[in-house]
Amino acid sequence: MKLFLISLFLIVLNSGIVHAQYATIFFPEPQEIIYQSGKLESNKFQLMPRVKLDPVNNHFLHQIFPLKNSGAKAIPIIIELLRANDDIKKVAGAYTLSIAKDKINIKIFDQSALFYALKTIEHLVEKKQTIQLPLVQIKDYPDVLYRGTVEGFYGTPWSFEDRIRQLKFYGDHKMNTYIYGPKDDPYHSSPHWREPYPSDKAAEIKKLVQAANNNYVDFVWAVHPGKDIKWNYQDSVNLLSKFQKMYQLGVRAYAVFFDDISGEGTKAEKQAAILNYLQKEFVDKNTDVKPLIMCPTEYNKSWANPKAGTYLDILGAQLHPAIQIMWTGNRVISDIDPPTMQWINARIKRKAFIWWNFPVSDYVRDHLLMGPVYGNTNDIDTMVSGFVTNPMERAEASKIGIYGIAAYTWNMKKFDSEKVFDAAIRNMMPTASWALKTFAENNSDLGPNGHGYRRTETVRMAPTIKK
Ligand code: 14T
Repeated sequence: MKLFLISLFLIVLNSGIVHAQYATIFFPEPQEIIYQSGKLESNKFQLMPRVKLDPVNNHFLHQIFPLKNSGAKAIPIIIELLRANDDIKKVAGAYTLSIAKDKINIKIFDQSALFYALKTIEHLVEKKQTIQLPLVQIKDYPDVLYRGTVEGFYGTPWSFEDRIRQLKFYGDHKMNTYIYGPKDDPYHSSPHWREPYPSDKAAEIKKLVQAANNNYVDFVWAVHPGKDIKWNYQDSVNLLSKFQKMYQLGVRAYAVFFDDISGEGTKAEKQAAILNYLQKEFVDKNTDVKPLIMCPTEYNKSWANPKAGTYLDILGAQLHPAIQIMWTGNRVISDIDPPTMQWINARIKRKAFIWWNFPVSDYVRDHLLMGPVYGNTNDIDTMVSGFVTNPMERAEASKIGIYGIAAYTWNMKKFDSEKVFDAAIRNMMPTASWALKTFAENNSDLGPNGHGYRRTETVRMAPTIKK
């Protein structure tokens, strides 16, 4: 009985501390948030949009607010476009949100910005029947334009259900990019990259694209043709027609990966030529398609020919300037800082799109990387065109790392590794955060491995163990 009471006391104590400490902090943290005293309280709201609302946002607004078409004393929700003289960085996803006692005003750069403003409101809502909101003035925008994940690991690809849950998670945390490139999907890579997906797989992809759209996430379909590609007209057409097949399933964003191959496929001129062909014959002709992304064969500095005029310089000079080039840093697994970016950006004549190989653990498959996200410096935002993480085969366990990257890519300057780690855990398991934290902080490092990439391990418990 005594033991039971002590345990109960400890549980209550633990959850109490965790919840009280960060009650008003959510991630990604807005760029600027000013709280005023007082609350908005109402159960009657009225939409007053001065821009067209797309169906996803319209639905979301109705989910959050009890909306009345007309009526006395309804709180107006005014939604309009940002204007030239509004003092905020005008980028995709940028919004201002002002909550006063008698009015909510949202100004947006685009529809994704409205979605993000509503996600912020969702975090701020304190009571749900009669809506209660703190009075705030928020200015918010992402530091990095493309933020998200690349399902690019070796091993069992994520399941359909995993991916649906991931896409919702990205939307919830203001990520906008999911690059589909599981190495062990035979229709992504060899032997079947030339062929259309079988109908059951095609139907799933169609649903995934829909789920991505509902979360303002670009579903980027990647192909990995380099193991057996022939540099002839026939294979150019094969690639183009596969893109068109994917277009019919709803895909509007594409990538071509040339990593981890050898032989013919590795030639820079040939890679550039086929990508330029896809640019001209596909992207330029379909105005609703996003900029192409390519992963080079020399995708990290340790594998790159340092001599001027070689692989990376050829890509830099010949690849259409709108095509984005991925980069994992100084090594296959490494953290990113300004010298890393200066080196690669000079060679490829554009800002590299970072493929961060964390928390991927396909090179030590019996370990998990569930610890805090850290190591990338907080000043690379203007030097990258995008930043995605390659996660673990275990989709749910990867969410701690992904959440960290969501916070980091949205607001680098305010990124606080430990705070974000705690928030990720509370977000994933609100009623057992203490247990998940214990598990995660003791499953943080892979141990010795070929890449020499190490993380801290069992930090909080170390003094106790030592004692
Ligand atoms: F393209 C890349 F940027 C990349 O990282 N490619 C693979 C990736 O699919 C994998 O998940 C990741 C982590 O293991 O590393 C790359 O794969 C490798 C790296 C190696 F050093 C495969 C073999 C290697 F020897």
